[in-house]
This record gives sequence, C-alpha cells and structure tokens, in this order.
Amino acid sequence: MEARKISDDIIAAISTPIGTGGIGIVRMSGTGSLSILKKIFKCHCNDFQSHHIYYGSIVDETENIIDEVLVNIMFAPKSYTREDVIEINCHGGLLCVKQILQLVLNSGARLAEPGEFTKRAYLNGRLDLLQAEAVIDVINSKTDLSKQVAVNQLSGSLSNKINECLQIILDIIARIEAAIDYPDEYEIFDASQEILNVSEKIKKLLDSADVGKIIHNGINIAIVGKPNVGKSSLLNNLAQKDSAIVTDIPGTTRDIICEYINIDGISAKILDTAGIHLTENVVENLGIEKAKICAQNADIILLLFDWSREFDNDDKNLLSLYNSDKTLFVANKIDLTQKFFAPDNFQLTKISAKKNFGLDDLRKNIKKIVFGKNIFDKSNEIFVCNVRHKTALKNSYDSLMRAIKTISDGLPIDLTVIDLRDAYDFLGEIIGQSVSDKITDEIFSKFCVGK
Ligand SMILES: Nc1nc2c(ncn2[C@@H]2O[C@H](COP(=O)(O)OP(=O)(O)OP(=O)(O)O)[C@@H](O)[C@H]2O)c(=O)[nH]1
Ligand SMILES: [Mg+2]
Repeated sequence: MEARKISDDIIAAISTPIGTGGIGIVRMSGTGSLSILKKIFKCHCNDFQSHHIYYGSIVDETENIIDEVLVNIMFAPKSYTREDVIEINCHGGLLCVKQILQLVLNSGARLAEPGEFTKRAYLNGRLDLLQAEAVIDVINSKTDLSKQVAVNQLSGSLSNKINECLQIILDIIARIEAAIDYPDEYEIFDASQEILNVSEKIKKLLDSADVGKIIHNGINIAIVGKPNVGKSSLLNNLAQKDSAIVTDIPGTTRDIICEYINIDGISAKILDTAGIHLTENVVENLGIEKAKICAQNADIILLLFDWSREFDNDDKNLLSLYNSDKTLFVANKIDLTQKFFAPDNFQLTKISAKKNFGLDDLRKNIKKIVFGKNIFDKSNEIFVCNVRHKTALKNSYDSLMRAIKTISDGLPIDLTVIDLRDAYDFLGEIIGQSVSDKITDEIFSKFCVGK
C-alpha cells in the first residue's frame, strides 16, 4: 500500500448550512491558518492562545469592517483535524459568510473538498475510517436510534471489536509462523479452535448487519387496497398531518403520496397509493400502475380492507396479488358494523384510522414483520450498518473458514497463514488499515463541504 499523502496547504469552507441563521461559521485547517487570520482580523490582543475565543472584526484589504465576529483557535494536535484549526463565527446570513470565506481564500487558503476536514482527521490518525464514516451517519441520521448507533460507532465501539479480532488473528499467525520456524520450541496449540473462536466474534457482528441496515436505511411501507378503504386516512393518521386528500368518493388518490414517520426508532417512508380495482378510467389506471410498482418495491405492504363492506372480488384479487410474508393484512373502519369476513387462514390487524383505534397494534405488527426472526435488542450498542463493512466482514469470515478447512484437510500449516493473512487484510479494510485511496476518496466524497 502506498503511503498516504497529507496535503500541507490550508483548507477553508463554510461549515454551517447555506441560508439565514443566527450564526455562520467559516472554518480553516492547516499550518499557517493563524497567519491568514492575522491578515483579516482586528482585535485588542496580539497574542493568540489555543482553545481560546477572541472577539473582534473581520476587515477587508481597505480596512472596511465586514462583520463583528468571535474566533475559536485550536492549535495542533488538539483539534478536529489534528492541524491548526480556526473557526470564525460571524452573523448568519449568506453575505457575511461568503465575504469572509472569500477573504480567507484571497489570503492564501484554498476551498476544501467535500469531507476534507474529516479526511484530514482520518489521515492524521485522529479517527479510523469506520469512525470517519460514522461522522456522516451522525449528520444524516433520522431517528434517535440510528443516531445513537452512529454515535457509538464514532466513539469507537465497533472499531474496538474489529481491532480486537485483528489482534487475535495476528497472534495466531505469529504463533503458527513460530511453530513452523522453531517446531521444537513451541508447544502445539489448537489453531483450528482459536480460528473458530475469532470467526464466531466476526459472525456475531455479521449477524447484526440485517438489523443494522434497517436502522441505518429505514424501511418503505406501501399502503394498498381497493378504493375508499381508508388508505389516505391511515397515512394521515400515521404522519399526524393532513397530507393526503380524504373524501368518500372512491378513486380520490391518484399519485403516490409520501410521508416519513418514526416507528420506535426505525425511520419509515409511508406511501399512500391509488385504490387498486378494475376500471376504464385512464387517469385512475395510471395511478393503479404506480401503486403496483410501489407495492413491489416496498419492504412492507399494508393491505387494507374495509370492515364495513363485504369481502368482494377486488379484495380477492388483491389478496392473491399480495399474499406474501412482507404483507400485513389490515381491516380498517372497525368503528362501523362488521360486514367484512375474511377467508379463515389469515390474520387481521384491526384498526380505525378515523377514530384512532388499534394504531399501536399496527405499529407493533409492522415491527414484527421488519425484524422477523432477527432478534432486535435496542440496548445492543453495536450494529454493522454499512454494506462496505458487511462485505469486508463476510470476506474475512470466509477466509477464516478456508483456514480451518486447510487444517482439517491435513494440508501444510503454512497454507493456513495465507488464508489468515487474507482474513486480516479484509478486516483491516473496515478501519482503513488496508484500503485503497480510491475507496477512501469515494467515502469522503459523500460528505458535505465544510465537514
Ligand atoms: N367510519 C370510518 N370511516 C373512515 C375510516 N377511515 C376512513 N374513513 C372514511 O372513508 C372514506 C374514504 O377514506 P380515504 O382515506 O379517502 O380512503 P382511500 O382508501 O384513500 O380512498 P381512495 O384514495 O379513493 O382509494 C372517507 O370518507 C373517510 O373519512 C374509519 O376508520 N372509520
Ligand atoms: Mg386515498
């Protein structure tokens, strides 16, 4: 692996969202940041100390005051990037931050690339790659649970597990090599058993990946059913707002209507669809096509029936279309007299979207389908949420299985070392120990500018 190049120039960017706000921050990182600040900052002191805040004004070349500011100074290595970092806190508003950034750039800094501050933190060893990826997850998380998982990852909980496994594999390799070089001096140890032990630790992490993916990406839930069963009413109830038009006229909804909700820490995108039935109406049919595609792509289908109407051919068709293990069968309008009698062999969740009955049961049953046989323990702080990590863990696990097979096949023990080295390298990819610059660049390109 070629040595990573850490740039020695000064980078700068606006680190707060573009728009109007109380405060805007322009951030710089790199050796010499202070000399840039000195060119544009007027205050009543000559000596700047690390981790102090200074009050003064930013001025342009002609000493015109651009804004009144507070400046945070953090000298290397005690900063986010481990370089000299300066943050200029000015008044929020597009012009102030833009003008100050321009002055900083005119004075010798260059515009930071997306994620470049975090990339420098990684290249300077403050964060490993896994933790750097957690930064973006913390920023993007939509529920308390996904944020908590990302914060745990940022604080190193998953990295510690990976490092522990790396150390064990390295130790096994060292002991096998010693046994090869000095067969008399090393007691024979049970390499297979030790490889199996570490593979079980990796398997446990792999097993958390299905739930981790749900926590990280959330789920799509499509509400389908024949016209007028209360699909839009259900969407509005779940989202707690009047997003979709509700009328007693069948065929009200044509386009897909989407809302985001939080089901006990899981972010869910709820999609209300056109009522599916046989019709000659061209516009309705276009909506029905959209509804079918939406149902196909959803993680969960809520198939809605009307408790106050008899089970008819439309319901029957929908049952045959969507009778799968990702479907939850729901009877709506249970506040009205029952006329709906479903075929025996399927379970109904009974609700009234209008009167707000049974919605907790519905959320509970959605969770049951989402997690299926996966054991979901929220208190488990470690979940593998990222496909890159899952792939590397799987590759590492497979290499360990190959190593065990090499031993059980009675092949020379040094062949096992090759598999173990592969297992080590795959695992190392996760924390950035053995990963190409291309992958690193790809990861940081997903960040926003200024982070
Ligand atoms: N009594 C009662 N009426 C309901 C309930 N849910 C919905 N409705 C009524 O049923 C009618 C249809 O509701 P919608 O939510 O528009 O039904 P929909 O399935 O979206 O209908 P389309 O968009 O036409 O397919 C409206 O008059 C609602 O007020 C319920 O739980 N109980
Ligand atoms: Mg509707």
